[in-house]
Amino acid sequence: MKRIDKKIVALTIAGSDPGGGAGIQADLKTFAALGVYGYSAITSIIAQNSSTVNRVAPVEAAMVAAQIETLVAERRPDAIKTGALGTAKIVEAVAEAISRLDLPAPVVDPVLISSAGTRLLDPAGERAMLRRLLPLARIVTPNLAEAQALSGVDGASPAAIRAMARALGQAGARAVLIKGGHTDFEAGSSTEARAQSIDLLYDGREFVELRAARIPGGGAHGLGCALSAAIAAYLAQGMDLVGAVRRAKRYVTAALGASFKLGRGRAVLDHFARK
Ligand code: PXL
Repeated sequence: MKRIDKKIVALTIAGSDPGGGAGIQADLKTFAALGVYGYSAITSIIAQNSSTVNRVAPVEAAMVAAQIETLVAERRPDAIKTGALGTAKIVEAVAEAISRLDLPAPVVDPVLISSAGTRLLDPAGERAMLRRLLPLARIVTPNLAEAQALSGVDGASPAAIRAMARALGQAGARAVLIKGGHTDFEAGSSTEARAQSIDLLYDGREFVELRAARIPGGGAHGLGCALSAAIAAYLAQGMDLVGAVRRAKRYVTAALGASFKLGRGRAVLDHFARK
């Protein structure tokens, strides 16, 4: 087990998954696995397990801001990630707190809909994310459906995905990572393309394709949470963005390779698989 570096702190601002697979709980496990101390501000309490979301209760926006302020009064985090934010008011409170307290540019995981199909951010929240949070983001990490929804660009061809990345860059994100794990392949795509999970990273100038062997089994609950938390952990350690994204992808690939089922739902990650 990696010892925690007491000098490095990452903050997650996200929803609670009492099942431990996604959200705050997944983020804290990821931070711990990578040796970073974790701060957490909870945005919504979600009654869910790996297959079902039963009930969502957003926390009052002022209470989200108060959690962030209270933590920052003690220690400024070295990196931040945001996950499920719930409502437009919470998105605005988080963006306002990050600006006012002059906090590090966040890794924004624009969680819109849970894998179980429940909305984790309302439509007004989507607009607030585009207007208020993306302009602050160090990087935004949508899956294909989130990239389509936020950019307004349809399709799933390589050209369409690049257009989505450019649009999110124009919305203000300094970098964009569009995750390939959910890709529905078009008829005729090569076996080689299907055998890989290809993420597209755009830094406002260049595109970098990040390839990993696709792990069969339909992914896992909380994969995106672990990826964005790992990017934040590596940024907290001082790594450059492309290095942080590459290392984070390696981390989640190992966690997914060791994933397992708790019940009838989706697999959960072994956040501590790596060493
Ligand atoms: O993986 C997206 C996600 C993020 N945050 C929370 C979640 C989920 C998916 O279920 O529950 C709290």
